[in-house]
Amino acid sequence: MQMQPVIISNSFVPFNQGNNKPSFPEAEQMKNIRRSYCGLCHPRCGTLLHYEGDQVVKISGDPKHPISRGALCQRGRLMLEHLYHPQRLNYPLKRVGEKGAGQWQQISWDQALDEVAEKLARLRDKHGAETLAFTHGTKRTYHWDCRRFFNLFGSPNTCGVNTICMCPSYATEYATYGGMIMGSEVPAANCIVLWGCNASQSNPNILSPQIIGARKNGAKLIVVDPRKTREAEKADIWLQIRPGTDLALMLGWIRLIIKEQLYDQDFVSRYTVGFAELEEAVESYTPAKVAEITSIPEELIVQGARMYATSSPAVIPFGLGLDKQGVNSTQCARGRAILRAITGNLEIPGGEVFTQAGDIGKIHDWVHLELNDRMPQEQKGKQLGADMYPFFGYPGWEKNTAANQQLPEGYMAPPEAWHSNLAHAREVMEAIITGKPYPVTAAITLANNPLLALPNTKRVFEALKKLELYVVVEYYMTPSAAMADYVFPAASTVETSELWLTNRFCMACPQGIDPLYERRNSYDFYRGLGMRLGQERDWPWKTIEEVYDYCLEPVGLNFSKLAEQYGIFGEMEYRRYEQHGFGTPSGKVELKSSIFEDLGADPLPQYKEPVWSPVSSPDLAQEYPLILITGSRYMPMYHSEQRQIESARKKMPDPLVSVHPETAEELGLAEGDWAVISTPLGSIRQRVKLSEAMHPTMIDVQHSWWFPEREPKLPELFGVFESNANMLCPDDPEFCSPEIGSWPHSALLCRLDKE
Ligand SMILES: Nc1nc2c(c(=O)[nH]1)N[C@H]1C(S)=C(S)[C@@H](COP(=O)(O)OP(=O)(O)OC[C@H]3O[C@@H](n4cnc5c(=O)[nH]c(N)nc54)[C@H](O)[C@@H]3O)O[C@H]1N2
Ligand SMILES: Nc1nc2c(c(=O)[nH]1)N[C@H]1C(S)=C(S)[C@@H](COP(=O)(O)OP(=O)(O)OC[C@H]3O[C@@H](n4cnc5c(=O)[nH]c(N)nc54)[C@H](O)[C@@H]3O)O[C@H]1N2
Ligand code: SF4
Ligand SMILES: [Mo]
Repeated sequence: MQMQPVIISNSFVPFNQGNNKPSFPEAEQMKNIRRSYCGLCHPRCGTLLHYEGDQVVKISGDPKHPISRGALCQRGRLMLEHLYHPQRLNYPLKRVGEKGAGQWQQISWDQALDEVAEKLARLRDKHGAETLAFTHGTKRTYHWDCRRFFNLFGSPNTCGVNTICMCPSYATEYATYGGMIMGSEVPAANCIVLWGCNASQSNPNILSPQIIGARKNGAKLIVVDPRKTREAEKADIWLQIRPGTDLALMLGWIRLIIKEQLYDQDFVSRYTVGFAELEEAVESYTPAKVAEITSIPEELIVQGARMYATSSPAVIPFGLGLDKQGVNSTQCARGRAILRAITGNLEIPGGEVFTQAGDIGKIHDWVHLELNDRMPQEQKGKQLGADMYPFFGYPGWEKNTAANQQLPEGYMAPPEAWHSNLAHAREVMEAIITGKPYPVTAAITLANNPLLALPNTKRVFEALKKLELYVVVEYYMTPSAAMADYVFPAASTVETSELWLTNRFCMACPQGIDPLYERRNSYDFYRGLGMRLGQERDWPWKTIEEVYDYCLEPVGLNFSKLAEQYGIFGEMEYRRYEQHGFGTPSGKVELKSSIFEDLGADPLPQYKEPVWSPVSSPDLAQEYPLILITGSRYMPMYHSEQRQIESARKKMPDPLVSVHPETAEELGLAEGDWAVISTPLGSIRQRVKLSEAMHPTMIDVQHSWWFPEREPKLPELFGVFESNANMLCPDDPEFCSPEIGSWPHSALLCRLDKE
């Protein structure tokens, strides 16, 4: 089916002469305003930069932006402080003292790139290309450029937070129905299930207003969350689940939906395989059993299942509460995918829609730019952790890719290696520390703060200390950057352009201001290294805009033209599977996954009790009696960022642990007290926040805290070990999901004591 790009804004935007960067349009009075975007979290909201001379003096939301429509959240309003912050890194730095001693020499980009390239070449000659690793955070910059560089360099060892953030869902959904649901059609849904999703704090500009809008139109809301979130307060049904037991609830819902024949029988019989086996696998998950496991009253379990299954179209948007619970996380993603499928909610209006539609599918996307076929076969076999978790390494990715290729070209985005083919971070850290199975001696970190983001901080620290060459590309001197040998200054989002490609639209995010000082974007960094390491032919485009021009060729646009019209929207088509089937080995929704089975993983979900829990480790629970969850999002902070931004710190000066008032009273703790939180792995301190949203048996610890105002060197290292939630979170294999290796940031045990 042919789709024409839908032009969603006709406003003509003239260009600055000789700059080729789109500036803001029409009227004379707008001449000191340029259009740009905010990248301080995922959605890339449209912004207007207001100038006086060369200086940006104000940033406001762009009312014409078709997605964000003028909205700018609390954090977006901090962009100006961030852009001109006195602590921003503005020049490349080379370590001159001991590692972590905080002694640096300012050098040029050329010198820094020359030296790093020369050292990388030497280490590759000595140990093989796999000696170089990469650690990544959540999507802030381009990603494919990193993967391209690593593929050409020959190292399969890119690793990071994707193992627990969205990518378990991504890979698993590809295996189940051949694509990722990135766009639950919340505004048109009749029922929304927020399952481990804290939208008002984590997605204030897009998902949260969509939910509010849908509710106004009469949509029902079910919240599955151990905390009484803002949405839970207003929900039709709130299921206050014991952390880590969601899979049992899902299996109970599936059983009930089958038993009561509330599933879409036509869809199931025509478009799925494995239904009989599924029915058998869930047989024992009666409401009574599920109530016992999850601590949710039986009648609420039943009501929830019935409401979800009978309120089509219904959606279950992504929620990190599922991905970050360790052992069950992969199968939770399977359970959610199965629920969506058997209730007939796939690719229907107001239901769950896939990653790409219409013309958007023709654009040269990130998989295309990653150059995955350039990784030598021998090197693929060296990917660290792939022997333990083949589904999340080359073997699983290749199977998902082969199934995708059965579909017509451009119909469904092929699985990005970046999202579903990774080394395992723990195995990479171990290899750095022990030299086994082979020496990993160098690492690059870009848009990530591994000492704050990865679990088991002490292990990560040991690894960073041991590296012969550690290179970090950053906005600020962070605890991780402070351990580096070279630090490169990164351009903020408003200082560089981006193409934002999602399931429904492709937006141009135009650079609003030329990079200040010597800040550069990640493309310049990787191209700079690549050009020095024999990759000249594979980096033909001088600028990132030229890359995007190339991406847009198939739809007859270039980046500037796209920016003139903001972006293109693919018109949504529904029930395409009636014609093409699904991108799985069988061409159907695999309720029983053949890819999982082939790779030795459980093809049907079965619940496992979390490793540390009052049920599985009652002895440990004597000493660590509280259930620990970490990292529930809060504004205005984004992970470890904004700690140096004054107005953000005014709102959130200290790290907070949320505790139910009764629990606090029992422990002799009052609001604002400093308390010590401990697990068998370590202890940290945070301030007590009394909260009725908490269940009395559990606490919630804020994640990613460090203190830019403290000593920037060892041993203090910005206080990175003091209040950092990941000092508490384990990552040994028994805690991780057996299919992907997702580690737990939730569903743990801890104790809380007065300091
Ligand atoms: N305990 C616990 N830990 C968690 C979580 C949790 O819930 N609990 N959540 C996990 C999840 S889901 C995620 S996604 C991760 C997040 O982990 P990360 O994405 O690593 O987040 P940060 O720790 O903030 O580190 C990002 C760093 O990149 C820098 N940066 C930002 N933008 C750019 C850019 O454009 N270019 C460059 N070069 N640098 C940039 C920032 O200054 C910051 O220092 O944390 C994970 N860790
Ligand atoms: N303000 C802010 N916004 C952010 C971010 C940020 O750092 N700050 N990070 C961004 C990133 S990278 C991500 S991945 C998203 C994540 O955003 P969300 O998907 O909203 O994830 P969280 O807020 O981490 O957790 C969601 C909910 O899961 C619940 N939860 C914890 N354990 C369990 C469990 O075992 N079962 C169930 N059912 N629920 C559980 C928590 O109580 C919480 O309310 O947020 C993004 N938005
Ligand atoms: S939600 Fe806020 S921080 Fe995120 S991109 Fe939009 S304005 Fe920026
Ligand atoms: Mo994330």
